[in-house]
Amino acid sequence: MSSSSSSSSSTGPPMSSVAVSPEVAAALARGGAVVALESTIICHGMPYPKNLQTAMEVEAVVRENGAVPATIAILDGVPHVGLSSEQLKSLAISGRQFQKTARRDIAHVVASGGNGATTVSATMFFAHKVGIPIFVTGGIGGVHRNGEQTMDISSDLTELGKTPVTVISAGVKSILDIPRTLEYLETQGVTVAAYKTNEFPAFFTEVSGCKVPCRVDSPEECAKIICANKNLHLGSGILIAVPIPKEYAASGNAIESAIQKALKEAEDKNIIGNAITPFMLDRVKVLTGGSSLEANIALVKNNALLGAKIAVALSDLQQ
Ligand code: PSU
Ligand code: MN
Repeated sequence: MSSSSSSSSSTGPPMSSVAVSPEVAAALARGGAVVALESTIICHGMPYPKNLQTAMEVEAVVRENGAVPATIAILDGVPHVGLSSEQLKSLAISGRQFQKTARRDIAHVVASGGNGATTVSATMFFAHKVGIPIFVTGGIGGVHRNGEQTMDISSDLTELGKTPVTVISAGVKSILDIPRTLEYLETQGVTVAAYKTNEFPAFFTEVSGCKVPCRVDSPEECAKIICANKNLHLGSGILIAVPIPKEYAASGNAIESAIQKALKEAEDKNIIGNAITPFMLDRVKVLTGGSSLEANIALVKNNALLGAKIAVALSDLQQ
């Protein structure tokens, strides 16, 4: 496992350091199972106190399944990998005061000593930097509907193209253009696998109408793919899409009508750029009477369960 918690080059200024928690550092040093977790979902994806409760439950699920959780965020300009419970609490309470931080925002948040909630792209970047190969989240960003005109394509997809981290998600939300998202992932050379299904899941539902190029049926199978990627130095990421547990799957029609309504509102209010995803997530939640929040929490925990098992299987394979 490569990487270091802080380093400096022989020429030029020293690289800014990353604070790795003692627990995460110890697990990485012994080649143990570690699961990275993002913080945008906490600060911008859910309201307090549900966000704190969920973040703590997700960390607990990771631990119960034999891995060490490493939530990633930028605190006072310092990227942190692995947060204490006090840090997690203050992050959850601060919510939107933490800047949504994708790859493009990292340097500015660090340079200005700011607080940043890392998206999938920024979380992958830091996970890889410290040597964590597995990262669990709810849903990743993608090509937005109408993206062929706006060119609004999440940097999550380009990050997956160039950073060898495996992301476990429930697919992408149908607030996005799922077929184009899959096309873009193919262009970026990302391995896309669905767990125990042949269909790419659409976050709230198991169905998207899109087939995946690869199906996996066990954590061990996922670990073998990750090893092959690593041994060949492919350099690109892997997306493992896990369908939402059946008992939480929403009616596709109800979600779709909420999405249509929210898209129209976003257009009327001229909401664009990195504000569109949080706006859509919030409006869909309100328009579905809060049921989408419960489903969201359930699927993140389900993803954490599988992510921890994959991390353990990978650690075993590499011992
Ligand atoms: N999709 C969700 N929940 C989320 C996000 C996406 O269902 O919380 C967040 C993730 O942090 C993701 C980011 O990386 O939104 C993508 O934002 P954008 O579309 O602006 O790239
Ligand atoms: Mn965007």
